[in-house]
Amino acid sequence: MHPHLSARPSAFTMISIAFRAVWMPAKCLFGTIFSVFFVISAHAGTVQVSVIDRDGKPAQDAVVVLVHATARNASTNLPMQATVANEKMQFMPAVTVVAKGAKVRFVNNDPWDHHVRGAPTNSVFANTPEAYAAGRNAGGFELRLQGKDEGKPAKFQDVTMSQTGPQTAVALGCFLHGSMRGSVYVSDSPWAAKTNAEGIATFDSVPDGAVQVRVWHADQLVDLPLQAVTVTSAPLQVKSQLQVVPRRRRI
Ligand SMILES: [Cu+2]
Repeated sequence: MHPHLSARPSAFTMISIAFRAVWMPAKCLFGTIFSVFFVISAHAGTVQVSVIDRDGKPAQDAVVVLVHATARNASTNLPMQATVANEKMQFMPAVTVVAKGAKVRFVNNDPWDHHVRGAPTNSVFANTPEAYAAGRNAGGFELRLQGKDEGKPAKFQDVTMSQTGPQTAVALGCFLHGSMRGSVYVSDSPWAAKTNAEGIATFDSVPDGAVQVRVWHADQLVDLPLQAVTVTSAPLQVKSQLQVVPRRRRI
């Protein structure tokens, strides 16, 4: 028997005491830091982007995309379903913004046939049969839609927008009517919207952090440079100017 030894606390007890002495306060501290961090990281701000054309007039139907540096996997509010109608020789609406993988329904409300084509294009928007042919293997599509018979439902076909690439503009055209132009903009980023009649797109609750602002317009053949901004809780205003004056739509 060694009383000397038995009087000493075991190694386990000592480790246990040391653990409690060091770990418990540390845990508390980490918890506090984590909570503070969480509160900070949960902050979000409003971003308003105004787009004007070369002449300084508000540019409607530009697509503004915020590519967030850290919050890339935020859930999206962009539609997973949308309808593009053929009406009086136009695509209605002219520009549709959807989430990647969305199903877009093309409906022919005209009494005559349309032969719709879609050509994905990331930088150059050239809505011609040749551009369509070049883009066909990258997720392009074409669909023939019979004219609507009076009193009968309009014909439609669905296309799933699952192109690769984070931001893809799909140029819409018609093989039968060369004047028909439209676009479907497919966005990986949850913050994508088209500008209103005042040329403005507004995003609420954008998480704080570094963001690149992308502005796309169907008539802007050369990609505009991305603008780097930092989102904070203070409202942020961003201005962008196209290098073109968009063609006016026939009414
Ligand atoms: Cu047509």
